[in-house]
Amino acid sequence: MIMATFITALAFFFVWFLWEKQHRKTHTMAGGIHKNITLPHEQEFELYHNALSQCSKKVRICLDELKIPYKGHHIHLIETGYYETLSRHFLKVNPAAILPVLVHNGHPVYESHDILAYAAAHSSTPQLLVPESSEKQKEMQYWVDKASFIGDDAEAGIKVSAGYCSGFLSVPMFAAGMTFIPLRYPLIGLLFHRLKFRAVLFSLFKITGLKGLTKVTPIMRKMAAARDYMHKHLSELEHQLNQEGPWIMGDQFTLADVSWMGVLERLREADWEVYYLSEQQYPKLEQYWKQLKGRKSYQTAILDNGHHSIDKSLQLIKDTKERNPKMVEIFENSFIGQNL
Ligand SMILES: N[C@@H](CCC(=O)N[C@@H](CS)C(=O)NCC(=O)O)C(=O)O
Repeated sequence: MIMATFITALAFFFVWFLWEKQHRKTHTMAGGIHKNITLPHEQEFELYHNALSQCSKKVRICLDELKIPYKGHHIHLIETGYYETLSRHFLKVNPAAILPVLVHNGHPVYESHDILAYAAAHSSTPQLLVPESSEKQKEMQYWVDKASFIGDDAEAGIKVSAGYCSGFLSVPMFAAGMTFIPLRYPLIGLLFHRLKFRAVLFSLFKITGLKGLTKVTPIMRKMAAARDYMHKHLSELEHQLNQEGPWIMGDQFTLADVSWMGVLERLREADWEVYYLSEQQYPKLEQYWKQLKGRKSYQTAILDNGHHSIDKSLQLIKDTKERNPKMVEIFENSFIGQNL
């Protein structure tokens, strides 16, 4: 009897899984506008985004700086609740199952760095965030790319971009955040996520929690590599701010600063602010971070779009570190000298 019930349940699960898989097809999408897709929309600009997502933050900052009004659709990531990105309704918006997506007159624009360029080009005041000369634009793009996460593979680019490093430096925040998420939610990722590595990581974080994380050496190694490469990127930024300043491109606040605001905010949220953004280490950067936090767009795009999971995770990291000083030692000093 028990066996028969078990086999029936398994059969139901299998049929459900095949049915859902059929209706939740995922695949990569190229960056930029897709004019061949038209989505239901009410306003000229609409944004599918998430409170915690670094790439979404960048785009919100950009739209606010450009003064582009938009209708927002908040979509959950596993970090803020559940995989709404894998839901049927969101997969119609982006079959790649990732955020953010800007929708312009019904057509989706993918990849946050492409969205920034697209939004600036289609605003009535592009000169607000883009320098006039093509030489300066090229230089700005270098700094945008240095803060970007191009493609899906976080590991691929830690040597070239701070945007990839911040992904691995977010590990403590992700592990802390999973404490508040029921186990069945990350498991959905194992079934339907296009990027299995990410789904496996979040399921693992659910099991290890923040404290158990330090025992997972391969993850600690990746985080340590990202930590050390981040120093290289920040040193380069410090040098640039010293030469130019007060903004990356000198007097003009540009898309480069928009992109870096997202990276530095992630360092704050994942409790790396004291470690990286203190005056002793990088005096110009510390000053720069203060200026960024003083901008109106920091208030509107980041603070006004907060989510309780961000504050709860940060508090948990701080409390856990206070009770376990060894954890700070491991996060900040493990595998030193092995990474660069
Ligand atoms: N290269 C993409 C990366 C987008 C991306 O990975 N977004 C994350 C949030 S920052 C996401 O949607 N993750 C969902 C998931 O992996 O389940 C971009 O710049 O837009």
